[in-house]
Amino acid sequence: MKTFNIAAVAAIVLSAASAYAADVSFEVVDANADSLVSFEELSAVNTDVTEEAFIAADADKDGQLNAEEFKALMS
Ligand SMILES: [Ca+2]
Ligand SMILES: [Ca+2]
Repeated sequence: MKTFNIAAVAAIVLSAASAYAADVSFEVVDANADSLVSFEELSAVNTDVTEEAFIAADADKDGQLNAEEFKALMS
C-alpha cells in the first residue's frame, strides 16, 4: 500500500512562498514595461488601491500613472 501525502507537500511549497513585500517598485507594477502604470497593472499587484484613488493620483489625467504619479500615490 502506497500513501501519497499531497497536502503535506503543498503546505511546504506554499509556506516557502509566503514572504510578501507590501512595497512594490514601479518597474514591477509596470507589467508591459511602457513606463506607465494602468489601473489594471496596479490592481494586479495591489488590490487595496481603488479606481477612485488611481484617478485622483493621475495628475496629468492621461489615464495612467507615470513614475512620479505612482510614487506620490504609494507614499
Ligand atoms: Ca504599463
Ligand atoms: Ca498620468
